[in-house]
Amino acid sequence: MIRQALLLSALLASPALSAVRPTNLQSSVLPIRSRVVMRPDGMDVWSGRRLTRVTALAVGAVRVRIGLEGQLGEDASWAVLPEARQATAPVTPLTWGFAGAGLVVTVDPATGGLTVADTAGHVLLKDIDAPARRTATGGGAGFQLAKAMPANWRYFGLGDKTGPLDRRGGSFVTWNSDSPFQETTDPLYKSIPFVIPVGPDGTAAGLFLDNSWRGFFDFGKGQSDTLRFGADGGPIDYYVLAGPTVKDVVQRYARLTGPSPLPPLWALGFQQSRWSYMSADEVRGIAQHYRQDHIPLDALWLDIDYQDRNRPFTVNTKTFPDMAGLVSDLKQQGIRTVAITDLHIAFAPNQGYAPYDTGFVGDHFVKKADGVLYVGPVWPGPAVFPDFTRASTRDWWGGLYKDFVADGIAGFWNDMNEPAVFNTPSKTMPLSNLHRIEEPGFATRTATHAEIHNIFGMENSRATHDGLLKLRPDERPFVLTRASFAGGQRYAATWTGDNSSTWNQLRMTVPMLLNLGMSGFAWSGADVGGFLGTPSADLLTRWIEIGAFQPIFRDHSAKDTAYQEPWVHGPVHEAIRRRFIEERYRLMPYFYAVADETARTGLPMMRPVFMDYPDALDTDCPSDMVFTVGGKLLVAPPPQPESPGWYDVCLPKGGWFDYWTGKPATPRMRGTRQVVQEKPALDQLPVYVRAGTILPRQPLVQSTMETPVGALELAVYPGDGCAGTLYADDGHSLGYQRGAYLRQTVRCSVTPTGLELRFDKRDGSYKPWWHDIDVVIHGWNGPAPTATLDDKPVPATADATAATLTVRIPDRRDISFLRLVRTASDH
Ligand code: MIG
Repeated sequence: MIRQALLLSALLASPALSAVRPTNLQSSVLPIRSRVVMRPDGMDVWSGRRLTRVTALAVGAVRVRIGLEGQLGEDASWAVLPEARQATAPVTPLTWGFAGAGLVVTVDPATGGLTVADTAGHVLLKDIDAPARRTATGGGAGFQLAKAMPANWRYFGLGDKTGPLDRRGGSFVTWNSDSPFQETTDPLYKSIPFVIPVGPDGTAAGLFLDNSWRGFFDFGKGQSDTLRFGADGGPIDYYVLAGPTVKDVVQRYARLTGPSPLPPLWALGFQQSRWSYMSADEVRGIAQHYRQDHIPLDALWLDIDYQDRNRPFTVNTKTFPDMAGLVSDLKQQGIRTVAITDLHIAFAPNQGYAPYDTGFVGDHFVKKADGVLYVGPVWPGPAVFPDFTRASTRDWWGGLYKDFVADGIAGFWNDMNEPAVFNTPSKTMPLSNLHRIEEPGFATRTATHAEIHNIFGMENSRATHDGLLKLRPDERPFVLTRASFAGGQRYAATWTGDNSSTWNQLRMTVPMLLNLGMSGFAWSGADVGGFLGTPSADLLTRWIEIGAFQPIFRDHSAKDTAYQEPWVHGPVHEAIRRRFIEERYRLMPYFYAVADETARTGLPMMRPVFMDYPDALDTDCPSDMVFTVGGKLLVAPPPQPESPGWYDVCLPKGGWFDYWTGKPATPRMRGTRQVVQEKPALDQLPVYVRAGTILPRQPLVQSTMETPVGALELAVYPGDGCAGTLYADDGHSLGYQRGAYLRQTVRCSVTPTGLELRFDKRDGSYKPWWHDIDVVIHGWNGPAPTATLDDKPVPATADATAATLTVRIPDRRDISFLRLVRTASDH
């Protein structure tokens, strides 16, 4: 009675409610089980004791919090930005629901179940069972939810889990695990409980379960029409993100959890790693080999053996006698150094090991349920684990990088942070271990490892990221983490962990990296050549070719495998590999412009074709191996990469050019599809450019540190909506956040007498390296036209064989028009 009265008064006090009052009054007289109480930014639904609070958010999402016993969980999150959670949106009440944030939410009065639709009336997610308790491990109160899975919808996301790109039919667990993997291994290193349902016409939504406990997602495996998901404990707190397109969903998710920030330019270059280069001399030898063989390289990685007895933040001074000298000599050659720094601190009391001593004094390590320090075996032997859910512990951890930063080490690698623990069946620490949450925005309390496990690696990488920023306040931190959680893209890039040197694993890199990109992690890579095992010559060659178009491009291999640097299989293979690495560097201005787009929007560099071209959702066009770079370059490796046979590549509607010949593609129609047939020899990889693209390219360099000699190239592929963007900055500082960047869009249009290039206003104050621009028009037939730059003549050269026209123009901030007019006799 009392609650009833309170609800009613809340209802009447609510400003936006007149339209819904009759319904609610009605609900008290009709035999209906649920009651709706409108709020200015959403509604509360009472179904018996169960409270469902639905809140509309300005990012274009609704947040659903459910208290099965009437109590909502703490309003705190490791993943979702506070500003995104707090910026709610006004709603318009409807009968049994509301419209707001671009969505329409309605309640089934009989069950309290929710249906979320878009404003065009497409149902995006619909409850089919009431939320329920579920038996759980780890001491929490588990729960599960069930949503309808319409027959022709597909489901993407969940990060780099194995299996096909489309999760439908699969079942996955979210539990960060040190898990060298094969085709069906699950769970893996990261937990990203974010899913993108996509309808047959490209209508898309997002579903993010903000819960750090061990969880699961069953995409119709248990029951073919049911998406079931849940967790072993913690609050029922999830978000449904509006589309209408996949791109919109990905961008909204980036506003919810933060986009991947702009990486330093060198991180987009080619990188060489191995477990391990055992000495400074060996590292110098690798660098020298790269430079002698003229293979571009931007980074060399130091794996655990550079350390003294595997102790993080130490150096084996016998094998690495002068770290600062090594780092600076490599830098002289355009090569940055990245060092591994695992989170486990050697349990080494009274040995003068500062990370342990200072950590112990500061009380920074995780304890067991009985309050005693937890010690578990990892690489250094007995080890202790920083309590990364404390802001002060993260501060302390960040400070440990001081000496390595002083040595000039550019980037850091956080491995083993699931956390991995040896000699225990669970491969991690006891679930009953206690972490302390001492954190702005959270109630101060202890939490069991069962609750913290999945965010532990993310908070480790956060501590590293924030520490580096403190030590080098004007440098972009570069951190590579193995374990992470939703939102972890704010702090670190990632890689897919311990893959193997097999053809199948090369094939798996594409869906894994695509789903990572759709799940917020734009900067990710798979060990090129495979980590476990030794690649054949052909496999390494193909892997380098495909890796050259993937976001993080790092060759890495395990101990006890053969070396797999590009030269190991002799000059023929080396030449092919060099050519693809070189192409990556020629395309660097395009890659970097896409990185700028990623930082601003959250759209990843590596995208499924349907992200930009929804007609690619067509089911007779298998796409697990095909991807785009920034939507404009379509990379189509053989679906069975070991097979030299013919295969079909579907080109989305519209025009395409062959990237390598620069000539228009000539697909044939198969039904409504445009198809090209490919049978690439080992030294070829099919790549297409969308007609209507302006691709910035640059002269070859051996490192992003080297200033290119010659002109910037603008490769113009005429077609609808023809445009391209230039982006440049100093490549490493945060100056771009203060205006020290260059961003400029260039557009082209075919005119009755030729072609016209229009340069939009140049944004930012950065002065780029180039002084001239070579505009190269592809698909140009006939003699050179009259070319004028803002009405002054400029030289133009036609190449009949290549079907190109090249016009060199001097670079200026204020260029506006390049006009190409064919002389009267030619048109
Ligand atoms: O237990 O540091 O995934 O990339 O080379 C193995 C050694 C530990 C696992 C990483 C791998 C790295 C290796 N590490």
